[in-house]
Amino acid sequence: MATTPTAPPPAPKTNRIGLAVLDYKGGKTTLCAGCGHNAISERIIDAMYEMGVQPETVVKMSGIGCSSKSPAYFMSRSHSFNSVHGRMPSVTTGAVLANRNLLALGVSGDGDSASIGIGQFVHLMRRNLPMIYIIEDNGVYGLTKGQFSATADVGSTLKTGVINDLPPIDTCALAIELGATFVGRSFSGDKRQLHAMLKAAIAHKGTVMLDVVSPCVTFNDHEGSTKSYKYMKDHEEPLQEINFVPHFEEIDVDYDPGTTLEVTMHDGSKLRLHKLEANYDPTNRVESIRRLYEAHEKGEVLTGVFYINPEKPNFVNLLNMTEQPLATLPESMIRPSPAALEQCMEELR
Ligand SMILES: Cc1ncc(C[n+]2csc(CCOP(=O)(O)OP(=O)(O)O)c2C)c(N)n1
Ligand code: SF4
Ligand SMILES: [Mg+2]
Repeated sequence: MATTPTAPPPAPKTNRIGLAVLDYKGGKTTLCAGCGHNAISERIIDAMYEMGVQPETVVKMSGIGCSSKSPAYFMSRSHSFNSVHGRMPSVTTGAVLANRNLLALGVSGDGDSASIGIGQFVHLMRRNLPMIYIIEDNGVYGLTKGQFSATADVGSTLKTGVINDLPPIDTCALAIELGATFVGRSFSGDKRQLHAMLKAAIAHKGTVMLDVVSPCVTFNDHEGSTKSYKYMKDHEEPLQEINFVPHFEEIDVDYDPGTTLEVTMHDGSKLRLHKLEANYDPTNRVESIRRLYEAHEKGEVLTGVFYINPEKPNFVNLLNMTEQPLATLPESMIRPSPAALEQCMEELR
């Protein structure tokens, strides 16, 4: 019997470098179903795809924790280094200084960054190393069964009823104070906001620090937790509506000029912050910290881009690194000649 010819399946949609979204996928997640970290991985995939980032130019860095496992679940074609608990910042600094052409994306947890890794976090932020630093913030050590972390709010409870008496570290306020040049907070359940922030993060060429509240459904999603889906839905206060127009797209969005602030990113992309409130200026560092403190006092979780400064030189520029990455310089250029060494010794004598 003759069979009816079937039409070939439609070719997958591709981005401006000819890749399909599948090219940005990773391995199958082993995290709990419903974990906020999985939603963040999905947003990273979408943002990298839409920005047309070549996966092989990305280096995914992490420490230890459920959050730090998540780079295995996106962008399998990229480089990846799962380092030691709290040590992702120094390993990333090494990688970026060795190859300045890499786009470094660090994924950490609130425990990894605000507890064991706080010293490394602090020095990374001061340096304005070009990288995207994401804290997947659930207020607990998910991987080791849900102990409070240093971002847990005073008065929040564990499932067992234990109450947290210690004040939280606000990683955004800290990052702004120390020198990071793109600082924001989002929520893993806020698809639109997180997506726009990640795309702008890719265009920025300094330290981007994004604290993303990411509920741990297994240990911290109950009544009494301030990092649960319900708490975030009830207390999230977005500062702006965020719209991002990459440099390769035509500008076709129009906001009322009186209520919009446009920031030009390093590559010419435009970050448009449509103010929900009058007078919020994300280039004003002092005001951004004041707003974060004020939100804490009101029990609100402020989200959005708090601070941005595309002008400040980053660590690679500060060190005056060669245009060609150290990793690809020939030995003849990185090894001083015997004559140069001799001259150096002579000067020290
Ligand atoms: C040096 C060291 N100390 C302690 C641990 C145990 N440990 C593993 S993950 C973790 C906390 C992870 O919490 P967080 O970074 O918030 O990630 P989450 O699992 O919540 O995503 C701890 C304490 C370790 N692996 N190494
Ligand atoms: S334990 Fe919590 S943080 Fe870890 S995978 Fe499960 S839900 Fe996510
Ligand atoms: Mg955590």
